[in-house]
Amino acid sequence: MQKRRRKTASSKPVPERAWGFESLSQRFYKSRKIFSAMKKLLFAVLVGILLVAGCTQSSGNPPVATKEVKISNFAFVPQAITIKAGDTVTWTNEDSVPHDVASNPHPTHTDLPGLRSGELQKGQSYNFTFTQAGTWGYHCHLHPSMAGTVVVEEG
Ligand SMILES: [Cu+2]
Repeated sequence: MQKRRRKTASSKPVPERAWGFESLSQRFYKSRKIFSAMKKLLFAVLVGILLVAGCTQSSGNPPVATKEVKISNFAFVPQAITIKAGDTVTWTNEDSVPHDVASNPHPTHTDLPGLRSGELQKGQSYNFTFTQAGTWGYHCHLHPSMAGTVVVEEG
C-alpha cells in the first residue's frame, strides 16, 4: 500500500526522480505532437501526389493523329484521335462480340446524328467523314461505357 501511494508535490519538496518522470512524460507528449504533425504532413504529401496523378491522367492521354480506330477488348484504340475537317475515320471491330459506333450523347446521339455504324460484327468496318471542326465524343451504343473522342481541326 505504502509503495503504491503517489507522492504529491505539496507534501515534500519534489525529489529528483519525480522531475525525471515528468520530463519523460513531457517527452512522450512532445513525441506524440511530432507524430501528429508528421501524420498531417504525410496526408498533405499524399493529397499532393493524388492531385498530380489526377492531372497527369487527364492530360496523359493525348489524341493520336490517325484515321484508323480499332475496336478491341471493349475499347476504342486509340481512345482519342485528331484529324482534319474532311477526313474519313474508319472503325474496325476486332472483338468477337458486335459493337455499334454512335455519336454522343447516349442514347439520343444528337451531336452528330449521321455518326452511327449499326452492329459491326468481327472484322467489319465503318467509315464516317467529319466535316465540322470540334471535339466529338462517341461511344458503343451496345456498351455505352466504351467511349472515344475525335478532335477535328480546321482543314
Ligand atoms: Cu448510344
